[in-house]
Amino acid sequence: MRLFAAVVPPAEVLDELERAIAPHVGQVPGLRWPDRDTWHITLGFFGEVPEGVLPDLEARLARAVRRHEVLDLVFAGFGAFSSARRGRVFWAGLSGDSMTRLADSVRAGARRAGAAQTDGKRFHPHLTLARARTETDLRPLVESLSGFAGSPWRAEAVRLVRSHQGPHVRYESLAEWALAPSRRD
Ligand code: 2AM
Repeated sequence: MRLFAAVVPPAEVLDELERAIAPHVGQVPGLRWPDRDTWHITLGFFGEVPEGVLPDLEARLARAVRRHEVLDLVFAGFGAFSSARRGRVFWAGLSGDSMTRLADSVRAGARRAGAAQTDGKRFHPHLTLARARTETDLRPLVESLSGFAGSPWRAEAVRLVRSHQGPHVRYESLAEWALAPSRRD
């Protein structure tokens, strides 16, 4: 089964993003915009994982997530991989607390469980809003959204998600673990 771990922002925060991009959806040739109910911030992509690995994977992810505090975040800035000029993935970026340590722990836990880690790229927290099959100049899109400022929000939990491939990719949440309370509160 194809698995990844992700944070899903609160609905109000997704509403803001949805309103910001609405004038652009369907307007850029070649860009496909996934349904809003699939939006997430990937912490680790584990690729195809044998079903037998799942119990150990879940136990290790639960332990990893518990060790990290909730994160205070804000969506700030849009961009594209690999660059706005040669964009394949159009995303909303994040600022606030760093998600890197949490992502590192989640990926390390998955590796130890034996999940086939296909995601060796440097972690760059983002929420994918659109994808292109070929490199597309997304500079006008990125620039037209440069004034966006989202509301602060708190990441409180991490989900393990199964991706069902097919003509219409479907995500199934398999488990969710709460992050530790903040010591700053
Ligand atoms: P993306 O949003 O930047 O495309 C499910 O596919 C999630 O895992 C997506 O959010 C995707 O990131 C992420 N992911 C990371 N590496 C991936 C890979 N090699 N193949 C598919 N998805 C990957």
